[in-house]
Amino acid sequence: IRRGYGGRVTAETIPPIAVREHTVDAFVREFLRELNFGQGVDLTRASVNDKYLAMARTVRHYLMTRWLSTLRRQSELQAKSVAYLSAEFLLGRQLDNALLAADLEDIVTEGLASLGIELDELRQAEVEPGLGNGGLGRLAACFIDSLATMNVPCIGYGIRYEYGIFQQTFVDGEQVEKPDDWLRLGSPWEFPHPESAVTVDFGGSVEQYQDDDGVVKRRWVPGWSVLGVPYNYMVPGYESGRVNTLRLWSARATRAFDLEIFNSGDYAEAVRAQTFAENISKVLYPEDSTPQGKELRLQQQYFFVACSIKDFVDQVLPQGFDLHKLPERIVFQLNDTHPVIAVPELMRVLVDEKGWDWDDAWATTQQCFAYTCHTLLPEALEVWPVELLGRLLPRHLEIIYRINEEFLEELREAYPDDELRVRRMSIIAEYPVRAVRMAYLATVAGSKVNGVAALHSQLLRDKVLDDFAQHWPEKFTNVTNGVTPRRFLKLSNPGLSGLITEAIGDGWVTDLDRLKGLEPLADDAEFRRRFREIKHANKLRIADVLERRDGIVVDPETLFDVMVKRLHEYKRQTLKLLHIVSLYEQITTGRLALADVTPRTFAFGAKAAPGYVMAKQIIALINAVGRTLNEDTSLEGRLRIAFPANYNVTLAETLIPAADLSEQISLAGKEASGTGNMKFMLNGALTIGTDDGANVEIRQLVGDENFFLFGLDEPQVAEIVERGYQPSAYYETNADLRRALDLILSGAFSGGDRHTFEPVVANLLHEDRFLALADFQAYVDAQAKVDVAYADQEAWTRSAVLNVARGGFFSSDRSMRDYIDRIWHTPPVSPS
Ligand code: CR6
Repeated sequence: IRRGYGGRVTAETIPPIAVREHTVDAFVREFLRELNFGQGVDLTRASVNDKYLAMARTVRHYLMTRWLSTLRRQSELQAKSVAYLSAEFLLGRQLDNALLAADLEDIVTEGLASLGIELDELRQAEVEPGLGNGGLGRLAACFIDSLATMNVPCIGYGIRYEYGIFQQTFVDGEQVEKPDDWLRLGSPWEFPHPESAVTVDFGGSVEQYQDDDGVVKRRWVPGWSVLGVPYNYMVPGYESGRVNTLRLWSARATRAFDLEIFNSGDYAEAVRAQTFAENISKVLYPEDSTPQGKELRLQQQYFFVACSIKDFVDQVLPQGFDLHKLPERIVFQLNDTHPVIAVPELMRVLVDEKGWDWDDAWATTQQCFAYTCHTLLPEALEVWPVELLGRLLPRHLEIIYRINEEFLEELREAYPDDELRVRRMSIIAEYPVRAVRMAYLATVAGSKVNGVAALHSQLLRDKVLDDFAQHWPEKFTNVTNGVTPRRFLKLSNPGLSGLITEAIGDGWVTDLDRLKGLEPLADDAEFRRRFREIKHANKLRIADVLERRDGIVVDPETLFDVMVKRLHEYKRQTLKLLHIVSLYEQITTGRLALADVTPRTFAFGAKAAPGYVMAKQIIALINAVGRTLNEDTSLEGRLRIAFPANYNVTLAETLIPAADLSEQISLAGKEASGTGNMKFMLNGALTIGTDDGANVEIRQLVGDENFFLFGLDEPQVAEIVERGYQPSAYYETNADLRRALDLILSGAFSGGDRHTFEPVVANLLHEDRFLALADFQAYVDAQAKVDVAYADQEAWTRSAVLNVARGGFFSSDRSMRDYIDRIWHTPPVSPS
């Protein structure tokens, strides 16, 4: 039997696992015990935070039996696991998900009420762990939820950032970032295991030596090292009885490091060393899709994958395990290129530490990895300068060179007369600086490479990785993204999920295809009335939240037109804004009668990467237009903009269920998938969108008549760009567009100052990398169709119901099934 976290145990000495009693009385007893003995306070003196922490710990007790027996069973069966390697896990609040998994909500509500405490007040005390930027991090969180629910063994491996994604505030309409000190009030959901810390090396050099048989070998002589301390989180399945583990690593200084400096008598220097080490897991890099190539980021990447591989090999696998069988026990899924340094790390472990020969190690390594690509933007494909990589990880650089050498040899054999192709495919780029292309390394090493939506996977094969797809057609596959129906429908939209369950039973929560059963009800007037009533109640709910959270007033009787996602030019928030400004311009100049305007609330939520100047200017512009419209009484409140600061998972959970219209308007060929689009669909919003990412599949499933498609498609975009795109031509020929842009330039939204937003307009007029002007008219026309459709509330609701009914495909359970069938081959395992 193996060594578990927390000491040596054998099968015989494992005591039976304690079971918690599922009653109000038992809960109250446990809760008070946690409050008194855990928090050390009496109920009469307890703060909200005391009560929240005590309650959270009590709730987690109820999942403990399942967690411990899952782990026990796992080591008995030695079943194959997925190790999901991801630099980001954007978990969102944990309490509701834990209550759902433990089936405790009623008991806790009643138990707390008997003590005069409102569950809802404690709910609000939870600070969400924002350990991700956006879609990619949230996707990882949805995937591990699904695997636990489907009884598939999985460990999530990532980084316990001390500061997550920054807190966004607005000062005079401009984004100002504040550190996200999410651990400040304690973190009841994590289990630190400092005793199981592992050492991670960096720097130094590589030396040649002779082994016992006189064979000349190379090995790493590191320059410095840090400790990785694991923090475990429960990942409870819904009704599965299984609780998987998420293991996030935190960096600490090693003792050796400290002691050396202490001995030299320099206390201040020793403390500095401590800080230096801990910096590695200090903060999440806030760039979404545009990595900055910072040295600390490479340190983070290597830090967490080195910890994770060591953990799996030394702690999870039984002692003496034959690593040749590693592919039978694990598949490391690389979530984008961030963890790709794991490939040379496993090679180093096998060759340098275990003494395997190269070919043997490479054959095994290739079977252990698979790679998911999440982008089409060339600037998002990570490359690490050889100079930097060689300084930080000299042995890994050598290993990468050798992998590349053999790969190029293979290519030269396959394409003897095509040296150009060979150079194009090299893992090492020569220009502008010599650098390692991490996506190429992942593609060469992985057993499979997948994109995240059908169109995206197609474009990967045809454009981004075309040479590789020609060389290894069978390596490439698609798995369309999904979202967990537990968090994003059942928990976030209790009204709608209640109605669905009433209509078709509750099987949909784990089998989302059953939503199909709602289709006939789209034609049922009474069902539609109730569906509308729920949407309205959700609008009242978000109106209340926005007023209390942000002091924003919205009118629940209006059409809720929502665009929430990171601020990025390719996503085209400016296109949405031009539509709004154009409407406003037409109204104020009398060309559009107020009575003909569909009352709308335009809701935005978006963080900009702190160094992304244009994105920040666009945020300022949205706020400026918002202030002008919201203060202009002549609009009679018909058009309002609501832009709450700090959009996050928690806000998404109340905002999305209130939406009528989902804005998915990226330039075709740029959004790999999108996942917000799926959440909106499942909550009964209609989509206005381009033929991009998963929108393509959404439209196919829901039907053209229930989707507002507009704009250029990807081949058209490619053609226009090829011909030489001239945005100013659209300005000159489209009067509405010109007036809207001129209005911004006139200073109408900047107190008469013509300079404030000039850079945004100038960029659109002279560059417009993402063809917003080219798609303007098509977008405005599609919005006119939205107005017409919305005027017929019965028909609109019918479409909304059909969106829900046909959205089952977008469950992350389905994504997981696809990964299992096409890539992982990890069967489910019963938890007991
Ligand atoms: N930014 C894609 O842009 C996709 C998610 C998850 C993204 C987005 O379209 O839905 O991944 N890509 O697959 C990256 O982060 C590199 C994202 O979230």
